[in-house]
Amino acid sequence: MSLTTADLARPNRREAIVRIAALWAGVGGATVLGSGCNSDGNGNAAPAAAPSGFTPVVTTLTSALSSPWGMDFLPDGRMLVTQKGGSMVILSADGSSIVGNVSGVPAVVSAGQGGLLDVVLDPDFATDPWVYWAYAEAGTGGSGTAVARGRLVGAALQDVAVIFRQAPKRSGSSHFGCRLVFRADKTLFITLGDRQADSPSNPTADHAQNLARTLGKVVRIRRDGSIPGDNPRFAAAGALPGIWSYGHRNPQGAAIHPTTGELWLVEHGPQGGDELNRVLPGHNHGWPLRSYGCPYGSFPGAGCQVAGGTHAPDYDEPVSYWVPTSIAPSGLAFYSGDKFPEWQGNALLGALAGTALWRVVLDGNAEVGRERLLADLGERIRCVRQGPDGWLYLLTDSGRLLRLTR
Ligand SMILES: [Ca+2]
Repeated sequence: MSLTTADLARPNRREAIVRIAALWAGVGGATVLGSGCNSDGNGNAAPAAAPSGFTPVVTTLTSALSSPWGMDFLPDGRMLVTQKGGSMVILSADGSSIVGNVSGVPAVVSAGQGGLLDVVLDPDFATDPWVYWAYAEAGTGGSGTAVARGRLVGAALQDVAVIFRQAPKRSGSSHFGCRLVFRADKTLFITLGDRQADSPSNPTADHAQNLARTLGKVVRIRRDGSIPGDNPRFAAAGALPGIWSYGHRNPQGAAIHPTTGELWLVEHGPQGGDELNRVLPGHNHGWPLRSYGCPYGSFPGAGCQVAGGTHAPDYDEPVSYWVPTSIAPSGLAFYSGDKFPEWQGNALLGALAGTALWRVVLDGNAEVGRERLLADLGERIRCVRQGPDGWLYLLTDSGRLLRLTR
């Protein structure tokens, strides 16, 4: 193929290339095609980004964690880290050791993808030390994502209260989401998975498309759990007032864009079709009625994409997506520090199955290229945060806290 970067950046042209590439992959019996448009080695739809021009230095600060999931930075530089099994710990400011085991965390259902998930400090933590965390909670019907908060006094959570519960709870241990992100107005975004209620083999509007339940949604609440009056309003009967956006599958990374203030997230596709999304109030992201991914076990190729893959004009197109092989994205940060000027404004997301850190270069809200980093580590990267010092901090499923410097 003779293609220019401009060709590759055009969605229609790009999609055609993906389809051709997928067909070739099928004919050749390979699962991944490495051609001009797939220089990242994952059969991806995006053009390669200009190389960073440097190789970040990776330092393991500790490997003593157990399935760490989320983290935030305390005002004194220490770090608050959740572990999927149900514990929350405080790390020393240099990240080298666990200096506190936090008490007062309610019981979590730790199974499969469920457990203790994200954690975030209140925007006013310095004056009133509220901490918010997401977890899988047991209840009638099985389990579901919940969000609680408590005041962190020493290493104890006090005044603990549940401020949100996903509904309905379901059996199974997949697709809980869940990231917590504060908006500039101090309202809280909660990214919620579909609890695998939706199937790409039999797409219905019963769950992630159903506004009367909070499966496959982003919800926005106030810090006390009440619903902001300026959330989007939906005409559908029974629509819940907390919903911000819908048609999501399993969003496990989220961040606020540093210049627009808008919410972005990453979500898992089924077999392929992982997405980076810009999330606007009231918008529908298509799952499970559209996906660039395929039902599990499908023969690789564009022919198996759910309803042809293309989201527009009925649903919001992802900013970027990964086909035909899932990278399993988790964790998202926009780089806004002064330590990596080459990455200014880039979206950085972790990959679990894809064992890498992905850098997505944007022009406004559009992708212009992407690069796979840290592939040689072989780590499932769960959480991506920019530290107050401007360096990047990553949590891995193997129990490590990594710092990227240069
Ligand atoms: Ca979508």
